[in-house]
Amino acid sequence: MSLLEMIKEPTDLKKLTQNEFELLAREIRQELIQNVSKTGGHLAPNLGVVELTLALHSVFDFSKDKIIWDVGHQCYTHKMLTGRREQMSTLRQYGGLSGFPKRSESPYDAFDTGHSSTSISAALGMALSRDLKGEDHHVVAVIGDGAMTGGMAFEAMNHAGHLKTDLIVVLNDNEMSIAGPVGGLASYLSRLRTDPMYSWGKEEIEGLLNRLPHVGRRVLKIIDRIKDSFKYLVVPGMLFEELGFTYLGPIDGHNIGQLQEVFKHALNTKGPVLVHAVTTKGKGYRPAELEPAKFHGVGPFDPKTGELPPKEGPPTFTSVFGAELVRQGEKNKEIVAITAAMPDGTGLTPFAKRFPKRFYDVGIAEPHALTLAAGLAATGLKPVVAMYSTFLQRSVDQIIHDIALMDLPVVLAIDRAGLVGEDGETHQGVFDLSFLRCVPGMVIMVPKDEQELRHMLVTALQYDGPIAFRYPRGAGVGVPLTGTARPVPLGKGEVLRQGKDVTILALGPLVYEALTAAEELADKGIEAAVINPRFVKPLDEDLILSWADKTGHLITVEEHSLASGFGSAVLELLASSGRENVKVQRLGIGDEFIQHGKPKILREHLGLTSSGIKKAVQNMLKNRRSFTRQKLNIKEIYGG
Ligand SMILES: Cc1ncc(C[n+]2csc(CCOP(=O)(O)OP(=O)(O)O)c2C)c(N)n1
Repeated sequence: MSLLEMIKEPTDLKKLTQNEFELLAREIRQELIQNVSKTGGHLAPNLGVVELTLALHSVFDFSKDKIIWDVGHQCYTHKMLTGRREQMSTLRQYGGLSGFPKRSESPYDAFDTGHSSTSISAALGMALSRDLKGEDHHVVAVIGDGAMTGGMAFEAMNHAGHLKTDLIVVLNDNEMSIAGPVGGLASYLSRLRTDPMYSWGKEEIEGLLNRLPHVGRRVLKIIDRIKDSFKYLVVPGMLFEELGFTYLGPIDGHNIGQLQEVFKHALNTKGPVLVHAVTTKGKGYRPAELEPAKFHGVGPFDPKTGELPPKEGPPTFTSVFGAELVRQGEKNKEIVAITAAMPDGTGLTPFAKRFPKRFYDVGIAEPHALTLAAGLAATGLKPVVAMYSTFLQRSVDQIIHDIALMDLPVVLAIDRAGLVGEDGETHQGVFDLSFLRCVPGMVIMVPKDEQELRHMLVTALQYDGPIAFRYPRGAGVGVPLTGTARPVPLGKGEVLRQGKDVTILALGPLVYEALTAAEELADKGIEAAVINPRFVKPLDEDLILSWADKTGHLITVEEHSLASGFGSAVLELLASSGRENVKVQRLGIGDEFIQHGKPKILREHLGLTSSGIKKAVQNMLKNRRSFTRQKLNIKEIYGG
């Protein structure tokens, strides 16, 4: 029986020796690699926190203490230790375990995460709640050096330091975000890690100075006089100390004994404490240690070699966008590109390589990315912000207040719009149309395929105001990518198929599902027109109204929330033009969060497929057809 099999609950860890802990860490790594090689998932971040997680669970009691995992992508060992090991093969699969902490899954998951830099705020909230209710437990936030670049982390630390409540923040410093780390904080942490001066504890330094009577006292006097500048030189973690935290570290995040010692010290320290643990992303699995960015989040792979299956099929929307942006960048020097810590994910790496001076990775700082773009646009440049739909949610005020209010020409390239699949609820990109539609002056486009994405990028670059286009995760439709990209006429949709019975308005690549549905419906004697609306704002009002009049029946289809999405815009148009008699059915996402699972499965459940569209059309026309048949029957009866 393996050691891991003997750990039924976290309290079982308390009996282990140091050697057993090391053995257990090895077993966990083996299982993580095997599992994730089948399910896909965030391998490298999880391999990096095995010892950290073991140490936390052996020192704290998270049946009453609280732990909040920032981003939450590193929680696999935590799940294995808290009764979910048997289900790890279902990780990220439809109906299986989530790849992130979920309160609905286990009482050990204190807070749902997925987006970064929230842990310290949430932990502080829990600590304050504990204090108000007179409870007695510890609250721990585990946050990576990447997530620490998000503004909220600093807002929370600033507040925690002010309140002085008991709170433990574990900084998991692996020198990596998804890509390389960004900015002053990264250099600061690097100095803490590498300069021997910095590995001294603050108390040790003060003790040393006191032990040197003359020099020491004199130095302490100097400290008093030039306090700040000197402290920055000699006291480790001064940035955190100045924010009101007791800094402990840096410590080896793979040494369980050392981690346990420091955690015990932390839980006996009053006020907020920051434990700085240095770890290696991908630890213990060579392919992941060598290429931590590739193994940050991976699909299934060969565990022996670390090789991923060859990419098949058409190029992704992301890569087509990235390549076209480079082409446009050659022609127009005013184009600058911005990412928030996702240069690869958003397809901006080729642009960054070709035009390093016109590319900005701001770290995990989405709101800053948008206002930075506003500044660039206000002074004559053409910023393109490429961001996943789900993370753009963070920047709504910046879009309204810093961009749209001044009508600034910022281009929003919204990647991973729609269902993203295995990352689940926290990552589905299904709200962007709702929060952009209401912004005055905002233009919103949705390309039906990767070729139209090229055209829309050019449209956006030529437009003098805020403009967005949204496109899905993964492979394109497979259309030829030929010719020069040309702007599409503003606010104009296109009719892809004529029909007299019903009009299907399908957004983005769903229009191809609508075309398939229309073909199958034709076999059943239903003539469906299919329209690619292209614009959610401004809507092609004339086109939509004329087809509403022609067919009297509209079906809207969108991979987006129905509340205030594209279908809602069509309903608003019909209502304001007084067409009460047009029948409308909207297909999309209802008032619910969509869980993890393969996009194909999720789409089937939501009816966002050709057969779903076909069914909706048939249902819609059923009444009309039975009415017609009834009339026919009457005719037949009376021989008319
Ligand atoms: C608001 C937000 N933006 C972007 C992301 C995408 N993302 C997931 S993990 C990650 C890097 C996190 O780095 P770090 O906190 O150092 O953790 P590590 O993966 O290195 O363990 C990023 C950018 C996110 N989850 N949330």
